[in-house]
Amino acid sequence: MPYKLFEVDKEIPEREKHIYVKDSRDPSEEIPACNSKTIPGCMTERGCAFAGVKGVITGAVKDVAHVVHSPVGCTSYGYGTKRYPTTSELPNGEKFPIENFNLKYIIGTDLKESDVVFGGMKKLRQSILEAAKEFPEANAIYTYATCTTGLIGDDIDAVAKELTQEIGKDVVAFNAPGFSGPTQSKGHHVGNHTLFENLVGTKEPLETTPYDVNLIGEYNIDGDLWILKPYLEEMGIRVLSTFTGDCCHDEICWMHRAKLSLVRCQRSATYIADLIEKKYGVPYMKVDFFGPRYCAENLRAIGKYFGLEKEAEKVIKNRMDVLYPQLEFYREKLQGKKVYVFSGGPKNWHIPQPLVEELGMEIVAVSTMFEHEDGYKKIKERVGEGTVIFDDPNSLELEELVEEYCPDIILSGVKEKYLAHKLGVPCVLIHSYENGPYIGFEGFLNLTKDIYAAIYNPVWKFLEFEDEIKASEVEKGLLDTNLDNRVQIEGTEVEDVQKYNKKGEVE
Ligand code: CFM
Repeated sequence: MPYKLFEVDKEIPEREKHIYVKDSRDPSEEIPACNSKTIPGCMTERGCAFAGVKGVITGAVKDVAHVVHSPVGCTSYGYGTKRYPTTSELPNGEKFPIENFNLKYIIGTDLKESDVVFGGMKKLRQSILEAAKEFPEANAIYTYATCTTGLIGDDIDAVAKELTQEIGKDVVAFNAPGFSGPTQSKGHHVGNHTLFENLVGTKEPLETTPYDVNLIGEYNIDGDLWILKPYLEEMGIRVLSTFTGDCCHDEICWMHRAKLSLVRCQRSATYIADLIEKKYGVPYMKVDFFGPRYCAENLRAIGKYFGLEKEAEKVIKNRMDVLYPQLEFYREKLQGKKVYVFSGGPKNWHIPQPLVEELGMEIVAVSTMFEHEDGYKKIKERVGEGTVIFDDPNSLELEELVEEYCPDIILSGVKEKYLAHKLGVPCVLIHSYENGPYIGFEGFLNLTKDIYAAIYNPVWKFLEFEDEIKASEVEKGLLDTNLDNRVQIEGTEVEDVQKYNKKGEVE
């Protein structure tokens, strides 16, 4: 019986097909139903299509001004971006005058009711012109449709086209209103196509070399890119463009000149690698740099492509020699600990296997917000028998999962972190990280240290959940189980001790 219906889903039995328990005897097509609309009645953890384009794809570009065409809510939501820091360096050797510009500023059209009734295009025009005036250093302006402006039908493409002429800089319109797809994944898709159609091929790089690559789907989360780039550079490979971590508007414009594209996040960015290959003949290679084994294998593959095998081996050896002695301590501490992994998609197939292989941990469950069939197949390949693989979990399922499978740690995002803590389970953020970066050899050690610190944090000893108190006190013979609201510890009767249920509520 490979599919599972949680107790809490009795009223929504449609959830069953989204929750698959790995059985290696099943054909590989057997995976959870995915990439469809959230079932009504579920409190989903997903994001919207606008989040997919602005929050993931374009928000990392360091020298553009972002104008969100929306009531103020979506604009402020768009401001709370991922942690993708940037340097000030521009490809021409100059410096962008505002540090981390991409994290510091967002511009909105602040739509009001009357704009919804009479149309918001005038306001969008004004806001873009104001943004151009306020931030003359910005090398382009990106503007976004949202649910409201999508519904009233404002033609943001027309405004962008007109203002590109007027301002003399690229103004690019992204048409991914929040509701336009089941998840943020729709926004990734729109973002890729919009950037490809409007920008790629419109500029030429200052110079090219035979070893130029595009690093696609690498957003520099907490500095991931700054771990990977030196590996490639030490091998003699030059990153011509990143898509889009720490990148400039111009880098996207000349992606067609690379010799090879490396696709890091294969959910959010394979689209553009595909488009570039079809139109400009630049081949692409899918890469995985999470965990030492995958990292080494993929660096070898890149080395082989460019005839830089020896250089790749050197990079790998240098890092492995430092990493492995340090991992020993943690392996001993983390052996056998149970893990539940919940990310957007790809990190669910990147992260579990290295935890098993390098640290001896056990993966009890993985779930994703928006993964598609190809990703679920990879997840299924990389987890062990009996692992629960589920799509778009709702909050109640998360609670039931924790009670049934008792993970020692949850690796997830900030929305789940405090729920996990309320349930008494340590949690490490794997979207934006705790003390990242988490990619590459050094990053794997950072992740390991954060997992260790979370599990062995002394705070967990102070939990006062009823079950735990009873279990441990009964074990020690200290608790008279006949006393109901009283707990007797070491012979002293303590009155009116508050009782807590599993969720930490006072009963
Ligand atoms: Fe790609 Fe990403 Fe991810 Fe993603 Fe994301 Fe992310 Fe993620 Mo959070 S781009 S799909 S939309 S690897 S923000 S850095 S961690 S859900 S698995």
